[in-house]
Amino acid sequence: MTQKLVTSAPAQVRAVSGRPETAATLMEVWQGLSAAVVDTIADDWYATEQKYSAGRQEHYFSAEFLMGRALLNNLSNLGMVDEAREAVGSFGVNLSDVLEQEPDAALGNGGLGRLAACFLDSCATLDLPVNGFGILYRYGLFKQLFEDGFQTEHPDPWMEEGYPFVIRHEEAQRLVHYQDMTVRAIPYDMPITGYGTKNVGTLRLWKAEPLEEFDYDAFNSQRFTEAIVERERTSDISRVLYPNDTTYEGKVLRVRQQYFFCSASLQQIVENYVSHHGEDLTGFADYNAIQLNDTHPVLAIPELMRILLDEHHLGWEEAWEVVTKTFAYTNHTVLAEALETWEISIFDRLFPRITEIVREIDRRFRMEMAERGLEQGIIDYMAPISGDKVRMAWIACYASYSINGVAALHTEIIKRETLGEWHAIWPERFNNKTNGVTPRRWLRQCNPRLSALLDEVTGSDTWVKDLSVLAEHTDSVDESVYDRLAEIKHANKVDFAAWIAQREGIEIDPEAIFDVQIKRLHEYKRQLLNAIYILDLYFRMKQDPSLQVPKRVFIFGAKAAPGYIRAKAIIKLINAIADLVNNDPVVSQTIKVVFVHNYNVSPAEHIIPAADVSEQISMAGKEASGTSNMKFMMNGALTLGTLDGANVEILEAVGDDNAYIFGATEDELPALRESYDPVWHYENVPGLKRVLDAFTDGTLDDNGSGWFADLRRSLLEASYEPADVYYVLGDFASYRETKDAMAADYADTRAWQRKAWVNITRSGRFSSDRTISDYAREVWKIDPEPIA
Ligand code: 7GP
Repeated sequence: MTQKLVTSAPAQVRAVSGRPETAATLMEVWQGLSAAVVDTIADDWYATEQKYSAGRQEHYFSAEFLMGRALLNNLSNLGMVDEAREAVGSFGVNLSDVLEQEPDAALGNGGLGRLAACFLDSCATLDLPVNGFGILYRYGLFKQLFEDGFQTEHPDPWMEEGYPFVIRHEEAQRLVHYQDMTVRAIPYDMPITGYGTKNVGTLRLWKAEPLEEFDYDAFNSQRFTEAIVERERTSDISRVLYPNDTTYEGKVLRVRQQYFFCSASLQQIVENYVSHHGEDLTGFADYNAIQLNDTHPVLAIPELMRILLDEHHLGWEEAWEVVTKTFAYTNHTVLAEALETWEISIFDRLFPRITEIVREIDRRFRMEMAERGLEQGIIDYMAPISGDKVRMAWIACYASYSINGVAALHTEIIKRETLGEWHAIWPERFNNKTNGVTPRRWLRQCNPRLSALLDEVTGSDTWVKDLSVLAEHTDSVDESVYDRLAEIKHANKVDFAAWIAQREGIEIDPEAIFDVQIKRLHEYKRQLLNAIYILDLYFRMKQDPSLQVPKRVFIFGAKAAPGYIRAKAIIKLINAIADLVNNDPVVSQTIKVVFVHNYNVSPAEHIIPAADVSEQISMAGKEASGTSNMKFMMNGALTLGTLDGANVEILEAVGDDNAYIFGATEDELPALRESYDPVWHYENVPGLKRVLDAFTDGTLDDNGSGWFADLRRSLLEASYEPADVYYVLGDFASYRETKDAMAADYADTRAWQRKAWVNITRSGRFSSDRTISDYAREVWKIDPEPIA
């Protein structure tokens, strides 16, 4: 294998560019090199598909796959980085410049979509017979720019220049029928390489295309533009990713999208079953499990019923038996605003047969529950249809053999509250699968310096496939490792500072503490709490110029859903604070604030290896798991967090001395809230009044939007809505104290690096390989199937 890329890359670059490889643009080199990588895996990819299709398989249905860049990931999984460097070096190009050409495949919003991507990496690495199914969005998540500190959104036509890592399979297309149109679903397959294995998994993304290139009648009768419009209406289905995270927005087009990929995927899966196991579909669930990544793919439940009933003529009971052994459902949030419900009239309009099936599911559910003796009120609450709404989460709970949350605390909350009624009836369906992240992308590939140290300390690269081995080295390590760690972090920070200077035009000092909060902008995640701390620190420094403050850079990255004004106001606020701080000739010597625009997977790969502090400060009980917390931990940043989501388990893994925990806990909050008076905090907690008044007294400029006044009111005025829903002011004193103490601790480099080392070596539990092994064994019942 080793010389393959060196010979094939130049040929591919020539084919792509139509020029000698030495004259090709960097983008053409990226295209050619990527095609050369696909060339090297083609045989193994095909062999893997053949092998998986004959046995038991798991299908991961997700409306989002936040893949990020593919080339470096594939090169490093395949062990071809050096070879690629040599290949492009031979015609005078630098590999890292080539890698920077690649657009991020941002086919997801945030945690849920990135989790799906990490899962695929683990499935491939573990040789598990798993394929992903989703949508080939022409426009990924919007590009974010700041104009006067305000977020603006711009389209992201990520594959317009060509993208060698998806292969169109014309021959495998399906038709998807709606009441008002029939569309072609064309699969585009993305290879998913694993680390140190020949197996190559598949992410199948469906693209919607018109049945006919043109409506010829319309065309011939001179209604050319109408024909074009109709054609575009079809392509609309896979045109754009909805930019919401943990909120749901009801739009007919979104239901269409969901049905589109569910129907196309199920048709293929059923056909594959028939071709290998015959026409008797009663055995379908012996060979197929389908994981529903939240409720977005729940239409697969009635759609599989339809296929079994109408196309394979099973009876209702037989079909339901198959369906209820096939689906498993993962819940990703406790926030009520994320629970999808659709007007049943939308279903009527788009697919009356699916409506009929859902109504029958509803009728049988009501009967079954009445027989169980449930009260009518509870039955009405839990039924798939209530009033004129279809409740997707309830359909998922009723039809799934497994229901899981994504961290221990989250699973307890859904059992007790969000899905409490379901848990009361079917406790055995509930299980926890704490999230994980892939150590390939999030350590091996993004942090080569630390990676090399781990190879050295452990004596091999086995940790890349089994991160738990690092735990053997927590204590048994030569003290000099701490110095090495400090050097590595420093070098990463120097690189990062150069990247920031170039990308954001801000100079930052690698000697400062890099304190980072990167995640979607949401009130419950409390970026506002962090902002309030910074502004308070600014005032403390202004008030007492002799105050000794550790040097710090506060780094943010976050997109707000375009319609989420409060979240956009928080972005504007942080940018205004950044202006104030960074332009103060004295204060900016000690602290700086950087808001990285257009936060995405590839910026995260630059940011995380350089971080010292990982901000995980959601109100307890609201963050289902979090996954950036795990990436930071693996890269030696220390957590500053609440006891929320997976932070709880991180704390368990590292111990009290190696994480900084503050704030009210989930079980304390109900009582605290009863007597909670944010105005009292405003008046009595040192610093708060000064900060909140600065929102509106002219210290910070919101360009006349009134947004800062709104933020202030949202924290203080009960008449407005419950004041300070996310307990920002309530947790402030504890946050400030912990964060100050943490910054002071940084001065003792040796002690700090010891903590970092504990975090790194105890991160094994948070590898998605562990998560996926648990799903495979306990939920999917599949075994590894190596092709060689
Ligand atoms: C997120 C959760 O907010 C985060 O805590 C979790 O780590 C992640 O899923 C993966 O499980 N939820 C979403 O991204 C989301 O869109 C709405 O949830 C369905």
